[in-house]
This record gives sequence, structure tokens and C-alpha cells, in this order.
Amino acid sequence: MKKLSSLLLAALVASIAVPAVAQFAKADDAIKYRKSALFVMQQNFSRVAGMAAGKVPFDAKVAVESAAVAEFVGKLPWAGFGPDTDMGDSKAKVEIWSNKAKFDDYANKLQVELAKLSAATKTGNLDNIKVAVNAAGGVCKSCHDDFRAK
Ligand code: ASC
Repeated sequence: MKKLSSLLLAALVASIAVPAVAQFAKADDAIKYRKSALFVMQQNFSRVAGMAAGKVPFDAKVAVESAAVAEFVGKLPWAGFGPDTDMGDSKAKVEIWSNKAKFDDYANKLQVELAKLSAATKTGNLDNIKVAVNAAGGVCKSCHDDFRAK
């Protein structure tokens, strides 16, 4: 019982730390927020992807750290795609809001794949990392193809 309540408490704390619906003072702030989070996620993801592709030397410690940041920051952008944020300085297509379920599905899949990437980096095995980089990168690409203007 005590264990259950501490689990529930942990779940509650986690849900407070990363709210599904963050509040923004204005649409421009939501756009800036999601772009910033996506940028930080991409920088960390591509560092690991570069190692997987043999473009930069494999550094196991940097891979673990970068993947952990990508995993956490990958939870953030989605709160910035609320209603009335479909205009402004953004490549986001309006189809995000007319097909929100599909977009949310990509967002959820990406978070699953980034968690797997984080786990893969902890094995220290570059082949494991390559598999996870390809899976996560595939979600990036599919979502961009459907929902990001060129
Ligand atoms: C990146 C990046 C993306 C994805 C995508 C994967 O590093 O900037 O948009 O990976 O290219 O296919």
C-alpha cells in the first residue's frame, strides 16, 4: 500500500513537471517555446546520430548525456501546439490542427523512440544505437513529411 502510494505520488509529480497543456501568455510564446524545445532536442539527437553514422567519433559518455537530454526535451514541444497557435513564424502546417490525432501519435511515438535511444546509449554498443537512431529519425522524417512546410 505504501509502495502503491509512492508510485502514485511519483506519477503525480511527473505529470506536474511536464504538463500536457502548458499555458502561454500569447501564441508567439507557444511557437517560440516549441521551436526552442525542438531545436535543443534536434541538436542532441543529431550529435548521437552523427556518431551512429560515423561522422563524428563515438564517445559513449557524450552519447548517453545527449540522448538523455533529447529524451527529456522531447517531452516538451507538444504543449506548444495548442489551439490558436497555427499562425505565426512557423513551418507548422495547418494539417497539424485538422489532424491532431495523427500528429499526437507521431509525438508519442517519438517519445517512445527517444526513450529507446537513451536505453541504447547506455548499452555502449554502437550497433544498438544505430538501430534506435534510425527508428527515432524515421519518426522525425515521417512527421516532417506530413506536417512541416518545406
Ligand atoms: C535530424 C534532424 C531531423 C531528423 C531527420 C531524420 O537530425 O534535424 O529533422 O534528424 O532528418 O530523418
